[in-house]
Amino acid sequence: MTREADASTRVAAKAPALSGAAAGVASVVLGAGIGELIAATVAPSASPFAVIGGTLIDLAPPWAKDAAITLFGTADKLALLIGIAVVLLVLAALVGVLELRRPWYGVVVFAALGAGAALLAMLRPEPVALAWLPSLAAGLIAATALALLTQLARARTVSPPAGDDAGASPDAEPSVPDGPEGGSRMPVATTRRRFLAWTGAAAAAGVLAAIAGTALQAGARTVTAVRQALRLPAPAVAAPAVPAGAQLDLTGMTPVVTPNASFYRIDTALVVPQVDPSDWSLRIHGLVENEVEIGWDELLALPLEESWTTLACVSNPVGGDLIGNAKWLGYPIRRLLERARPTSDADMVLSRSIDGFTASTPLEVLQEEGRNAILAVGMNDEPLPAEHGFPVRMVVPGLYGYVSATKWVTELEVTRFDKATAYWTTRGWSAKGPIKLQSRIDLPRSGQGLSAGDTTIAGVAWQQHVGIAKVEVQVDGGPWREATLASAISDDTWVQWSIPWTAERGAHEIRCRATNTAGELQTEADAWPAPDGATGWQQLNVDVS
Ligand SMILES: Nc1nc2c(c(=O)[nH]1)N[C@H]1C(S)=C(S)[C@@H](COP(=O)(O)O)O[C@H]1N2
Ligand SMILES: [Mo]
Repeated sequence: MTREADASTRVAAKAPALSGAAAGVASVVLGAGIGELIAATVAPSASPFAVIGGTLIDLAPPWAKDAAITLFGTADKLALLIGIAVVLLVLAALVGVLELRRPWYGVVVFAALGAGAALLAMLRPEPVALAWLPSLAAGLIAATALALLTQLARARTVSPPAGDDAGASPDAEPSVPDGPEGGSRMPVATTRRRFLAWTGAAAAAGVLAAIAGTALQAGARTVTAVRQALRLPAPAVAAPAVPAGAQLDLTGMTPVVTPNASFYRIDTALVVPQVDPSDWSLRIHGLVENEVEIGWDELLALPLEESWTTLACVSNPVGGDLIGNAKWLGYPIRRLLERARPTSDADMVLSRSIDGFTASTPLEVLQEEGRNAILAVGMNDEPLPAEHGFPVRMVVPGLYGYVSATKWVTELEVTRFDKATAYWTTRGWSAKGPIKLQSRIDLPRSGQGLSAGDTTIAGVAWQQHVGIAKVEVQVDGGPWREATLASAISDDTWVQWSIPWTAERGAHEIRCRATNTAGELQTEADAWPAPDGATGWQQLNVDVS
């Protein structure tokens, strides 16, 4: 250690830890804010937060995903971002104190963190050319700011010149900070104010940059505009109309067709991929005799078909709401597979998204004549919303989303289950995921106050591609009574059910169970979502007053 550094270390030791912490936090806010702003303009998917969050999501053990969804539902991504921010700020405070005590140590830590995040950015799937830039810039800016701010903090602890600061009039000092350099000969109050002013300015600039970055999101703006201008072709085969009576006319009842805006969203993409249809193409390769590549215009020129399919997430707990029903517009995958001609040893299609997510779907399911397994471009008479896979996703009736419903899909690799493994399978979930028979009580709503008298118990039941034959309801352990099934749109969708109930004052326990068209009763055995879907009978407790 040089004599100068030694001296400054001794002096620094007198500075309060709080200024170090403040310097650390302000530096990181400045660096991260500018990093987000740079990302918004050059590489939205490479924002430092997106990179760290995306890496954490991919590294997270399977139980963590489950816990996150249980705790935060579809707000799990926001919760993760807040978590990262909190950890980062605590770390920043500690590093700031370190820098104050040991000059350059903290600076090196920040620079290294930035370089590390830049490296992670380049290791993400499909990194863009400048993926490394936002994180590296964030790290270097934070490091520089930390060096300057701690220098200021140290300066204020240097013994004041003759006399003390009592004589200095605070009002006489310039209110605009004049730079972090020098200052060691100024009165303590002055240097203190300069430190506070610069620290505050750094933090404020960081927050402004982050806000500007969010507002900018260049990539998102263009793709949103393209999507809004898009008119999908009319279907060659239209979906049947929703039968009269499919929707129960009861206040508060779940809509039988889920509006796009309230459709559940589950994916590993912290930043919604922005895919311009004119850049989109799908490649079918692997165990095929004829590799196929199809572009957006070519896909839209094909005879598109509409179909109703209820999508369900394997992570949906009994009674949960990670399920939705929509009218999809798309092209049958089996026709594209006919062009590609899979070889006889193939048994799986590994679909891949632009963001690296993969799903393993049995080849024979995709080839089935009677199954509407499609490459979807439309959802409820609109182009797919960005967060539901724009411009193209897969939809396969009867399979959980994680093994079939790849959004932003760009590749179908024809392969074998014993040769390739999909995203969630490497994290402990089953390679195959047929949807299990389930039923849910929607009315009365849990926690809703109910007054004694005649009311209706109602809900939904589903086992896509098998169909529901019967739903039964039990109150307070009494006899199972058969509910009335509403008309089903098809066996690929959920169906609503209802049963009258004369509610008496007091606490009650309602259960429901379904039977499918094959005559199988929904199992009572409780199972967790992992590894292949929850089972059990939902039990709803209501208080009648
Ligand atoms: N690219 C991509 N596609 C994906 C996923 C994902 O993480 N990434 N998640 C899957 C899962 S687990 C489900 S349940 C469905 C959910 O589709 P939705 O968000 O449109 O409801 O998308 C599937 N497709
Ligand atoms: Mo899912």
